[in-house]
Amino acid sequence: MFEDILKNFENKLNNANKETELDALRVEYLGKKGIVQSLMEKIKTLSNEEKPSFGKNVNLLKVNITNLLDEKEIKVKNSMLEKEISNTVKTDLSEIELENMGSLHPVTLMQLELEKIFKSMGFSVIDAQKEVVTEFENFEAVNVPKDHPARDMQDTFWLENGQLLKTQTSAMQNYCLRNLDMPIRAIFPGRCFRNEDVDACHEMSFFQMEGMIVDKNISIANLKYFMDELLQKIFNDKINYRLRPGYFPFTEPSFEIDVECRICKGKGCPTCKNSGWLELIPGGMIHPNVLRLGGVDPDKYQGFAFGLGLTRLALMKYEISDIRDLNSCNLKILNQFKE
Ligand code: FA5
Repeated sequence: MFEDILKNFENKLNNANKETELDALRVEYLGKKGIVQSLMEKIKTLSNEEKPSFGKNVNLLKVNITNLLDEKEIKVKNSMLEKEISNTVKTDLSEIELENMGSLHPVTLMQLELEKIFKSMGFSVIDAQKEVVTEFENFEAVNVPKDHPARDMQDTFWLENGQLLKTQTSAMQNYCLRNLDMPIRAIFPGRCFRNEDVDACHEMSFFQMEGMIVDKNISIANLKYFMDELLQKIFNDKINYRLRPGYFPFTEPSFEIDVECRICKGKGCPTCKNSGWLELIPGGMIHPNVLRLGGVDPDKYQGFAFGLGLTRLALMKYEISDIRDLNSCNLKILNQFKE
């Protein structure tokens, strides 16, 4: 009897080539109301002499059926997978249309252009991209001690371990002062974060490019020269800008360079908060405390530093009126930057 049941099962198994058919067989033979279970229930009706050999045969039948079903299931799954793979249209990567490929983001394009200009003026580009920094790096190292009112100008996002998302690329000044050989002539672009209200010219996440020169006999005249050169090269002389006094605890004296808004041509619009000007490149002579904390003797060396608003510069260069478009993944805007 057991042999007949197994043979019958094997015939059915041979004809089952789909997962659903195998599932049905499993229910028919091994299910709660299946053939094997009904044989098990029969055991209790048998005499004590018959029980052991009948029970052994039922168990053997169960094991055989289970193994055969499992093996077949693997085969069916594999052959379905192979079919699926062979049906997949093979893509020739060389045939993907170039116009459907992505392009560099305007801020990246701006960064690459600036790097080229600064390199031509003898600056090195330092990879100081880290976004999570210590409170010391972001504040204390640039002369902003705890409880200094200047901290209110740059609220940010704090981590539970006491570190923070850097508010300014100035957070990397200390690293550069400590690690670069004198004289220093370096730029270090990076992403910054601030907890602030977003509008046409303010984002919570934006890019800056820090720059610094530390050498003997450096003066504010050098800073002015480099900024003039830079803006002329970027805008081919077609930009009005102004230098005015500013305040930063890490530079003394401090300055701001504003550019005339290229969206409204100085008339006033939401991009420039109706002032006609956009704050773009603050900077100044590096405070002696910052040099000292970076291991540099301020009696021997002086330097200037600036923190260029890279994202805002991209707005002005490409005449994009709202900074939010740059973080929006809006393809209508971004597709215009394909080369
Ligand atoms: C600073 O961050 C100073 N670390 C700059 C500096 C460096 C001064 C070295 C002196 C020496 P400020 O907060 O003004 O300064 O930001 C610098 C530039 O970043 C601004 O002029 C602006 O162009 C850009 N910026 C600041 N906040 C935002 C924001 N929320 N969204 C977009 N751009 C911003």
